[in-house]
Amino acid sequence: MKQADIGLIGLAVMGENLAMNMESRGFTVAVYNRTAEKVTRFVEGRAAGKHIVGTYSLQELADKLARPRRIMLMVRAGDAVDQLIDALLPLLDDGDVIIDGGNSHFPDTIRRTAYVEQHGKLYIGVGVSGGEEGALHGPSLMPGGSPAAWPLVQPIFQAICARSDGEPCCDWVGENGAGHFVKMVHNGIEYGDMQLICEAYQLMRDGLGLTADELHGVFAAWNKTELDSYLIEITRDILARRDEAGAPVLDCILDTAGQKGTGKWTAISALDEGVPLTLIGEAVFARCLSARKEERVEAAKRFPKRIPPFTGDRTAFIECIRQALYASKIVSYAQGYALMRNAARTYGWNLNYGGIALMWRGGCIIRSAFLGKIKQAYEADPALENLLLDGYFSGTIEKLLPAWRETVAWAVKAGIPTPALSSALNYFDGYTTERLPANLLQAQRDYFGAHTYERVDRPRGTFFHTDWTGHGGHTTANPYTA
Ligand code: NBP
Repeated sequence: MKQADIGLIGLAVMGENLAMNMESRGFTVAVYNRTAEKVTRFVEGRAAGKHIVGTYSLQELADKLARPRRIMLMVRAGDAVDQLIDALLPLLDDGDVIIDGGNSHFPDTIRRTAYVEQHGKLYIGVGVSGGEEGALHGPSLMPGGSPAAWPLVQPIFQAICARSDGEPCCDWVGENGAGHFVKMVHNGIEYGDMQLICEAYQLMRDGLGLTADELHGVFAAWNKTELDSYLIEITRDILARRDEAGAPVLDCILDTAGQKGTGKWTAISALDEGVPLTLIGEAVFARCLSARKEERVEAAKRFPKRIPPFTGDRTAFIECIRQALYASKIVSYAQGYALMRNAARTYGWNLNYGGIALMWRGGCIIRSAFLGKIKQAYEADPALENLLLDGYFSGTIEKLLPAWRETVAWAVKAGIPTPALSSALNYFDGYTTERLPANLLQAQRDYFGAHTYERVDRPRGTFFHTDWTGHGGHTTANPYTA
């Protein structure tokens, strides 16, 4: 057999499926896994008769690859990636490429790119989205790292990825950690989208008393509107699923959410950048609150809920909830894109925002028709500061606003939690308020810590202090923002 086009390390669900996908596109793949039996099981099982070569040491893997070598790691993020890089470097030639396809944290990818480049090799950190189905049939791929590596992996990545309107859902994102950063924001947005759907579900279930069958019908109808997306589609299907006894499976699932950390990383990154990412932050905290089941059960006994029976027009109110969801989703993406813009400045990445929307348009968990509108907005104005200022989105929000306010106000009165829907509305109201109460906040800071303030009637950047107590003097703190 000819030398393999690419090596793949890590034969769990993602690695196996990516190897099968690459082979189906005409590439020969050499595979390696720490636990050797998994290599044998794979090459003698699913991969039997395919152009997939099993190897049992990293040296054997390196020997089986065409030059320059391309080796992709699909292993657990963290120490395993560093260990494999150190084990591979002595076996490789200058110009060979190590690719990390796991969910690595972007600061690790920044560090590893520099480290591998110091050793004369090239590095790529690629975000892979779409779960096991995506890996097998066409994921969304977000590669970043050493720019010289991109032409070496482009033919393989753009052959195996998903496509949207004929375009590959994979393009070069930027240097060092840019690909993994964009994948992290994708996951944060995924948290937000899921939380919004969950809040709409709870409003209709607990507020309007809809059954699983009725909810199935609502989500089926919503999927034919601007909300058309993979997550609405699977929600529709989940609501239709019955167990052996004929009961909705969803009603038997415990209401405690898990998380693997990418939403938390996104929120931390937003705090580091000073970017309000309120909706995703609330989505992460909503999962944390859900996990405190026993505490909630006790608190619910102490503060029993009395949700008033809904007496209005149910059909009209379901439409209000849909519009509130759509408006909040626009805010969530506006916040996520604002985070990417700021991080791009911090890390020196030249991100193509329309291209990112295209990469997310197919293959990944947040794929939706809506991303086409975001692509158009950034194509029309690549320097757009906030998605809410785009003509299409500002016009849309204006139309959605009355229903959004009505939904949140009703939820607040009924005592049904809507952290994402309401925080999105609060962000919108804050973002569109010319005069916020931060004048008082600055006065308070100046009162207790001589932190100074700027004045409305003086040029920006000139700082003033008032001796509020009469015995504070004129010495001030330095006016910096952390
Ligand atoms: P896992 O995240 O469960 O990783 C299992 C693989 O890592 C196995 O091949 C295992 O080898 C290998 N491994 C470990 Br654990 N420690 C190792 C070490 N020290 N040295 C070498 N190999 C080691 O599998 P996965 O779900 O397929 O995910 C792979 C990567 O893709 C992860 O980073 C994950 O976050 C990311 N990802 C997953 C999904 C998804 O939907 N599952 C989606 C997108 C991205 P062994 O067989 O010897 O234990």
